[in-house]
Amino acid sequence: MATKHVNDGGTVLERQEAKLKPPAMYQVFLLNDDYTPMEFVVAVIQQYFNKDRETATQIMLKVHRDGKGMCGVYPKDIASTKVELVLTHARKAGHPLQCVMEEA
Ligand code: TYC
Repeated sequence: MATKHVNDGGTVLERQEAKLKPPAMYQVFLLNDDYTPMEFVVAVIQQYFNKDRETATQIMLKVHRDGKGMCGVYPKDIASTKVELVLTHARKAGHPLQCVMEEA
């Protein structure tokens, strides 16, 4: 709600109060498949999700074992851009790697 305040000089000021919700956040996941090389997945996680090599390797192995693993949490437009960039990179390299987002 915007409430109006009048200051000493008679100027009307509007103040925005406690109305703006924080943006919805989205988790970005990689999904397992039988064909994408492990090394390619590790490089993707490092490049697109800003993880060091050790963290990227742990995430890749979790995806490999459990079928799915979380790479990061971002506002909607950033999550969506990451999904598209990863899919484009994987397809150009000829790999079936899948990347999806879910509201956190
Ligand atoms: N399962 C793949 C293999 O054995 C490796 C892999 C890991 C693929 C994670 C996709 O998101 C993935 N080569």
